[in-house]
Amino acid sequence: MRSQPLERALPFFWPGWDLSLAVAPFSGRALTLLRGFNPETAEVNAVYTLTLGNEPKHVRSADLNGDGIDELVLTSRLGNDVWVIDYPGPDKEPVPRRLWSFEQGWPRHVLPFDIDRNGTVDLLVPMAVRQEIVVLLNDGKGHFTEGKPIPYPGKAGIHVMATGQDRDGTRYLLAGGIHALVLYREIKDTPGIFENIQLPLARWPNWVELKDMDGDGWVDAVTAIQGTEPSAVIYGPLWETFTKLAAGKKAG
Ligand SMILES: [Ca+2]
Ligand SMILES: [Ca+2]
Ligand SMILES: [Ca+2]
Repeated sequence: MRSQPLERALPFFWPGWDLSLAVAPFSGRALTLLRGFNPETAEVNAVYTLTLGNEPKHVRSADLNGDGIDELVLTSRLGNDVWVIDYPGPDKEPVPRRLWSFEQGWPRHVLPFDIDRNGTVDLLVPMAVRQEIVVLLNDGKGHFTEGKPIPYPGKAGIHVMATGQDRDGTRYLLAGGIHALVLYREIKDTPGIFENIQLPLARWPNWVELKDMDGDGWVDAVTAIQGTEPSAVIYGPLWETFTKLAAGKKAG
């Protein structure tokens, strides 16, 4: 059995909580927070079971309100809400709250990313049944307004997404859905404006990550494609590599 990266636990640090883990379930409605996780003994100080949405998924952490403490943000499968879990203080139980509700579209993930480069952590929300990535702009205090969405050129429905940056500061998004992997590159001196290249796939990616795997300063794309071997690395510079791969697919 191949490991399932999507069910990985997210480590986070809250004052008085020490190292803790947010564990999304395989299926079911409960997100588990393991407080004070000791990696050597696997013992914890407390376990909190939080019920939210259908199947809480893809937890990420970021300081949304600028108080120096990360919040946890996540989506839930087949739901229209983006959830946040605030630091409750050292002695209280955390309580999830809705940060944003869409009328439709099923937000698949939520990715912290300063899209307009103004120093506040905004949220990118790729949608499961829409051809776009919704942009939620943060005023710096954790209050959000909807910005201009980023179009997704593939067939409707984004399953996986990641963000990354090259050594020269160029920022990328990588989104994948049915039969496609789409690389976005931010156009120089225009924060939040991206060009994209679509790479056709026979199947669809289960998981993507943008990370410099070989340490050469160029971000690389790590993908796990449904039904194939564990994972593949597409090495950077990514724009050039994707351009070649996409041309090869057309020719072949
Ligand atoms: Ca915070
Ligand atoms: Ca921002
Ligand atoms: Ca690299």
